[in-house]
Amino acid sequence: MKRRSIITVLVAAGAVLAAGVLFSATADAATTLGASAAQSGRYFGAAIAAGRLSDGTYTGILNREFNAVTPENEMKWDATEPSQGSFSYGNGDRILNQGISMGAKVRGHALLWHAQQPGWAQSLAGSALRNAAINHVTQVATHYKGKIYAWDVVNEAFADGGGGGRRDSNLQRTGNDWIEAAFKAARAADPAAKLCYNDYNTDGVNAKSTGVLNMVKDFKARGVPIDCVGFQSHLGTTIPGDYQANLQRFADAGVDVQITELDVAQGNNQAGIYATVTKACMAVSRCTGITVWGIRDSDSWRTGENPLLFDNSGNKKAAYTSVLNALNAGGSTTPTTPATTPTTTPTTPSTGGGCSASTSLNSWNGGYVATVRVAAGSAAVNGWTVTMALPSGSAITGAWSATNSGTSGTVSFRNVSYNGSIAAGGYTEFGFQGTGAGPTATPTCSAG
Ligand code: G2I
Repeated sequence: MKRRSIITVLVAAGAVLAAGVLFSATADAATTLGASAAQSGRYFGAAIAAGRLSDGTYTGILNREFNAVTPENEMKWDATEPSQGSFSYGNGDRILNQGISMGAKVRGHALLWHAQQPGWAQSLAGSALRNAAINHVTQVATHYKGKIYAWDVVNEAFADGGGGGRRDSNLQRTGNDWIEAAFKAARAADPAAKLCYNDYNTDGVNAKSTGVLNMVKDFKARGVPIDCVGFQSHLGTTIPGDYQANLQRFADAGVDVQITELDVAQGNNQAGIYATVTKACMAVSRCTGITVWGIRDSDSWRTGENPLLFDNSGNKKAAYTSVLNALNAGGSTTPTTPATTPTTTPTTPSTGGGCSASTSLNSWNGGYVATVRVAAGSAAVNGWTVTMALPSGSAITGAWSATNSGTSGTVSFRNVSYNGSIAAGGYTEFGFQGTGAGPTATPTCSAG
């Protein structure tokens, strides 16, 4: 070993001893993206397409550089369930097997999304869509059980613009609890996979990312399973100045963070922006890895923007070198988290405590979706019934997370098996869809 190397290694060892969590570069810097990321316990991945796996230049770079893969389109709803109840895993399995052959992590993308739905799902609504969506999550996560590092369970469910609220979609119209229903179903199907929420335009501190953060905090407070948030990072010629601070505030809320779809417009500072993203992830201990959304510029969905790390011929670009250097410069090491195990909610003994209910309404001309929150008072509730009067002409066409008695006039809803027990001060939600005008009268709740 050369003298300079010995000194560097000693300095690195000292840093590790001093801080316990630091990884420092040695003279033997790794020479590929995956190997250099692995030095700090991270992965460096690429979105790949089944249709390109026969291209030798493509697979040469893939096998050499990356230690994680994401299917660009092959595990989406339209690809995996082209007709209802009939599943098609050929191309998804090709991506999975490519990942396994590389010893790479496989990120699953994406179980539910408003886009790339099969036609049959696009034409469903209400409880038929909700049931189909949850069945889809269950079937696909079960097919890939034990093989997926992290699933994008829900993709792009928040709206752009200043409100920080949800995007309107057929899934959103089944009730605000569709996201948590999806996460619960995914956890039940594959307890070992990390479950992520994934979105774009959430790469700095803004109304949209704050909306997502609030959802994460709410899920954590109520025990809804969520392990990670994906930041797509489809960037132009600038990057938010609070990029790292934004990752950190999610990490502080108790989730891993991942850069999931990175690409950066060619512009004057492409290499600099790639370096900034990489350094930010390296500085946040719960940032577990980075995925670029394609390999060569010619593989990118952003035609003409040349946003990736390899040119059309497969040569390394300046951006490649800046990423590699940032990975080799080190940073905080990612904590090795044990495999996730499902948490079982203890059954709460009946104490005779009271409950209350409130309704939020998403209505349009001729129909509505109602989401009803059932809250326990100062004592736990074991079983509940909510009763409400519907306006004249209103009729229920479907309900979820509750069983309804009656469809018009005065109707009541009884808890189902998994949501009868509510801890003191806690709440659960159910929903229903109907035709006509939605309920405006305050519902009553009785416990027991
Ligand atoms: O739009 C960029 C990404 C935004 N975040 C979620 C990602 O899943 C999304 O990926 C892109 C794929 O890179 C594209 O390849 O999603 C697009 C669809 O929304 C994908 O485009 C589709 C084309 O629209 C289809 O015409 C084509 O058949 O790719 C399909 C397969 O090549």
